Amino acid sequence: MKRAVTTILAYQMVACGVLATTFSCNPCGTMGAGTTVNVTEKEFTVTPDVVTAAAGCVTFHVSNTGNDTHEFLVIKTDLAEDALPTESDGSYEENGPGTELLDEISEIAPGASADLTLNLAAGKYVLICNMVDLDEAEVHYQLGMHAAFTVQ
Ligand SMILES: [Cu+2]
Repeated sequence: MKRAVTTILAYQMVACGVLATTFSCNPCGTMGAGTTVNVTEKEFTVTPDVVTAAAGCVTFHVSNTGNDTHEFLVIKTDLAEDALPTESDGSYEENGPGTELLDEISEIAPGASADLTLNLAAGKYVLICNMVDLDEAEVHYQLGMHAAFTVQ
């Protein structure tokens, strides 16, 4: 019985993330608008307009004002923003020790913006871009594209 409940919750989290860019996040939609956090990404910073939010539905409105394509990942972790586990190339190791990757916007083109709505529990989070540009040998996380975020 307990297992079935867990499965349903996991499904809702996935559905929420997949649909977030084009439809309202269903579990969040029924609970009200929640908080909107405006995030600016460029080379090589991730800058939310607020660094805390109330627990519940949080919509990250992410604008890429730079010249490169960027990503946006929401990671639940108690680790410092610049101390996440990494792959050999220096990029963040997804779901590596001490971290849980909740969801992401995989690509945001220069000049574009995208939304990601998540139902966030109280705790500490890190927002990053995990883009690796092999042509230019740029690992965006290592170049500073990370920010701490707290839900309370
Ligand atoms: Cu980036």
